Amino acid sequence: MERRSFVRSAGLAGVLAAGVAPAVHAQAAIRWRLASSFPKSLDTIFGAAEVFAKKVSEMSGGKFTITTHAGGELMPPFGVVDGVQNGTVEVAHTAPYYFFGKDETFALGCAIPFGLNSRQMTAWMIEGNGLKLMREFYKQFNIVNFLGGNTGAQMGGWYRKEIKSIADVKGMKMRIGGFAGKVFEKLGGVPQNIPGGEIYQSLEKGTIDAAEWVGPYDDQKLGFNKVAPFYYYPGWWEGGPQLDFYINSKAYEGLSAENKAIVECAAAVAHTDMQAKYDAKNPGALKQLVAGGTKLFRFPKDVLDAAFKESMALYSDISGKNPNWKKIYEDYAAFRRDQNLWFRFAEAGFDDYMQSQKL
Ligand code: PYR
Repeated sequence: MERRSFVRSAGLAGVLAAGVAPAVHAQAAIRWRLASSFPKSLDTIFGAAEVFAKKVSEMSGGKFTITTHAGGELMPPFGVVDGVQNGTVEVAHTAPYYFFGKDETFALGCAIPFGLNSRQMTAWMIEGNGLKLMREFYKQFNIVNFLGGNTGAQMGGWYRKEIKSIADVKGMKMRIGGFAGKVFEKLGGVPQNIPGGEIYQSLEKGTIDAAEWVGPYDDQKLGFNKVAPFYYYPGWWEGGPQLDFYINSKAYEGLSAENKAIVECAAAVAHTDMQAKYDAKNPGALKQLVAGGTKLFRFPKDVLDAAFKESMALYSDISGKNPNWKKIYEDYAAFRRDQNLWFRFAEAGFDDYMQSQKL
């Protein structure tokens, strides 16, 4: 029997009777549970929780372990903020914009339509005021957050019929992630906030007309191409959505300085790893989808323009009503302005040129 499980199953009396000294670290062992909002089948997005848990265990020499649970296993996929807030689990891994119904400010820690891209979001969080401001906001939910991955700019979803103009969006019942539904509604659509693991069924049954999730690799795994032929881009509502690890503040404060550092480093590894997985896996999946008959289209300009206009109007409307949003959005918007000023020169200039070459 492996020594640690022997110590556990024999109990202290048994161990002493057998003349075996208990492991010195036995009392210091930390066992946490992580509730994810995502399905286990997605090694990208659910995988980030596994990378996080593995790194925590490795860096602590096995003294700090976290079990990872897919959406629905311990609690509903969208129940994870409540689960962390009331201490049912120590950690959640989720997309904060799902919780815009509690407060729209959650979306600023994840993605808002026409927001920051992946690089810019990480920069706002780490070098700008993003992490500081979001942590202040999350205090009221007993949450300490850590960056937990980014998908990069997403695709705009799967449709049964072509979108030729903004008129085609009217009355469309679409699964769209979290906060973006507020803009989709203003465009005349009917948004549905459905967890990732339940989208395929709704699309297949015809309960919804369209659905978006992330991008080629995940979308192919979830099978959307089998039930909707038209695949649009860009996902204007998710230029760089950030996932988060939410940690119950009491559990976090109970950690030693060393374990706090382990959590921070493990989250940083998981954050980088997720974007790398998406960037590496999406091209192959896109090729397979197109070869299999998926029809790829860019959203018409009038759709993007109408969505942009409605988004900006929505943000000033929320700013007039929600002081949490106003404070953080002002900082976010100033950062976005400077980022776009900078990215249009070297980054966009380089990308544009490279993507026009035949390599
Ligand atoms: C979504 O729920 O749409 C994500 O992109 C995670």
